[in-house]
Amino acid sequence: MAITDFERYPLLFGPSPVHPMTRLSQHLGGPAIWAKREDCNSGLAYGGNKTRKLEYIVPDVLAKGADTLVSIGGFQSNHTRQVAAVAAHLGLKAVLVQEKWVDWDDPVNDKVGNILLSRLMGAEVRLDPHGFDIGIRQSWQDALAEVEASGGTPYPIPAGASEHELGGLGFANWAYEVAQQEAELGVFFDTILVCTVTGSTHAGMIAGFAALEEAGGRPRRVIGIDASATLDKTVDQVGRIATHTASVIGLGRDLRDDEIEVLPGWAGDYYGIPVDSTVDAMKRTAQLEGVILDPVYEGKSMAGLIGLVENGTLTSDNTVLYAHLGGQPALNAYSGII
Ligand code: 5PA
Repeated sequence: MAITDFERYPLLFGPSPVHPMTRLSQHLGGPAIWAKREDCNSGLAYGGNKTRKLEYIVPDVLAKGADTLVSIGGFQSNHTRQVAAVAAHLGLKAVLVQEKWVDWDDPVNDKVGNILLSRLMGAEVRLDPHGFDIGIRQSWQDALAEVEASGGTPYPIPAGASEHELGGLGFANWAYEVAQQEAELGVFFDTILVCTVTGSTHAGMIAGFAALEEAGGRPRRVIGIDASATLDKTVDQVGRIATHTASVIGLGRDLRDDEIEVLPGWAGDYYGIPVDSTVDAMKRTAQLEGVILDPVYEGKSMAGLIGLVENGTLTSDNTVLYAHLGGQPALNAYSGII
């Protein structure tokens, strides 16, 4: 099978925009930096990377005749907000387990931003005291069982839609979309930089770019910047999902170890807690480009990009594509950092 053999239910506007970040590139004085904007990829509740992943999952939801999407994330999960939007769009119900993934004492943390939007879209939001973990959770399995016991037909979507057999496809296809846009723009991105937590965004890219290279494309480096602060689990999950996705899109070879690159150093000590480099990256990107990043994910991956330019890893020989995966609604729960 190839990526084009999988059914895709349209949720995006079309290919997400790609544009140069000229002032940021000049300021850093290294590579030419461009951005591809998943933060404005859809008209459904501000979109984001999960909306793209869900395009490949919705056909299975419809085929199984489910009436309730059941998913999980932190209080300020972008993923669950996108699940709520897709449920509303399809006329389905959504049950969202929202765990206390971040020990952040902003008093409106469980009221504004993403969680407010999910409630507005009619999702049933269940607050849960458990802390951060990207794995399969009992609270989520309990919610699935409850929907079933009350006569509903639940459809399970794990954290970040990552541990789902179709979870890597959205970003495998993203690689093909990039290649198409490169041809149109007359540019080649030798380095892709992406934020990694539950893993299927980065893993899908690894599989997709490997397949493109196998078909004769130029090699490139896909760098994941860890924002989980539980690096071993994230590396393991990225490797597993990349291997699975590569096999279902017909890569026809094993992935090499050097294709799975998740860099630590910018997550801080805890998932969801911004550190100095996060806030610095958010301010520089906002003030030089008018581009808004959040403190949980994209602020950390941009800090990684800046760090890799400043330490000489990325130079004027490189052309870098920064994947902007969304996440801005969470900013409302972090007003104290600015
Ligand atoms: C998220 C994830 P992956 O989980 O696919 O690695 O993506 C990381 C990521 N950027 C990057 C943004 C804006 C994200 O929202 N968010 C999760 C959520 O619950 O929102 C899955 C953790």
